[in-house]
Amino acid sequence: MSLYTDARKFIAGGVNSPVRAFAGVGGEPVFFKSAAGARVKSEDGREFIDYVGSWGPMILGHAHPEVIEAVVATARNGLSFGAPCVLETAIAEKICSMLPSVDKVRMVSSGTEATMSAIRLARGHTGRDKIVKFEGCYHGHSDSLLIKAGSGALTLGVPSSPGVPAGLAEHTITLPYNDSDAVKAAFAEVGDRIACVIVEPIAGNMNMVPPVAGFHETLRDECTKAGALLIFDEVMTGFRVARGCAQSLYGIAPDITTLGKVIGGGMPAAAYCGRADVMASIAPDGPVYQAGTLSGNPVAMAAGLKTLELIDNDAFWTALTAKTKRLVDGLTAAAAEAGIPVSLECKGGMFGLVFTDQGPVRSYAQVAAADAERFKAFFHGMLDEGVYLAPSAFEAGFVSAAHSDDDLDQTIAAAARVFSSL
Ligand code: KE4
Repeated sequence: MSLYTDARKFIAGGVNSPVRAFAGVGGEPVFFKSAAGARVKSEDGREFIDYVGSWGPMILGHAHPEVIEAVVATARNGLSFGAPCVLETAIAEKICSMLPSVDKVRMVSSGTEATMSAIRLARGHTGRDKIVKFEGCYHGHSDSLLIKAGSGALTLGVPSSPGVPAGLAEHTITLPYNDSDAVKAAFAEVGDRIACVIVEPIAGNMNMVPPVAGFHETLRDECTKAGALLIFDEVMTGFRVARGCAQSLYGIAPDITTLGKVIGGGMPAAAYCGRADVMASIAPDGPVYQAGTLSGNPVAMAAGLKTLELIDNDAFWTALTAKTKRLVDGLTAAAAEAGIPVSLECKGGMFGLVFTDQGPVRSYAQVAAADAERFKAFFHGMLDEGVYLAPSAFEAGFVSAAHSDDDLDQTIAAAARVFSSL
């Protein structure tokens, strides 16, 4: 009896989040027992160099001593109050200090909650119903956003989920990522009915797809002209690709930013944040309602605040960026040596690898046309070599501060062996 068979007896699908089920690569999922630094240990005694990092949060590496200490010390004072505590003020102040576009923050418990609330805020603030998203981008599983979505929805082949009422889905306009002409055409047609555009500033849920020059400027200009709000969904890219998030890389000031993953340091915490006048529309100051029993949970705040404190310096980002580039340069050379066509991207602590000879990858169509079977073989080859990658061709990879040059070089050597076996 496998652990997965056991799990399936009591858990829907055997997992508490679909992308963990290995449906995108085949085989049974690895059950993790513990993790420290750049490595994870499985229940069956194996050890892996980890490039998922809990899908992004573990930017310092697993079980960082100072983060663990902050969690333990805070937990000893009580796990949850349902009343304000100064740790909530402290992390909100920290986020405002790191993001010039952010005046006010509202903490929630997941990225889904953050984007769902941001959409409601945009609709309530503008009095408009339509939203614009991009094919292959994933913003969590709220109804208006599960349309042509990426990540697990794409992995399972159901980018537009059943259960979303047609009357709601009709308000979601889905456009091709990086297609500025399509954006301009949509605004020309219904711009005065668009509440917001929500976009991953670097797409990380259809593998990793950076923006083309001018794309974000078009989004910013069209939203400003039409009185729509620009939402940068930085749940993944936030404090992952740069000290000032992706928005600092492109010089764009979104009206609302959604955050998650890193700001929780591995604990359930996320946020939507932005311009003071927009955030003033949220209850209790304004009429747009949103609430949460565990929003701003002190233990989660302690983990997130300590994480942000430890990464809020240029030396951290110089070192992390160099690690990721070392990995990507090594993988590029190894694939070339083996004659395997791949397209790789990296920014800060995030990277992508697509099996295609049509790189650089700048569209969902290119990702969809990539060699999925070769990815599956690569995934399992690397797993056998002791390297844990995201179990889906539609996910990005993550490097932590804990990945040593030796870890990276071991990974590159393993990839060289696996590429030559493909
Ligand atoms: P959560 O609800 O999973 O905390 O966040 C949703 C979300 C929102 N926006 C972006 C850009 C995201 O990447 C995510 C979640 N990312 C996936 C991995 N690609 C989470 C992993 C999972 O679904 O188990």
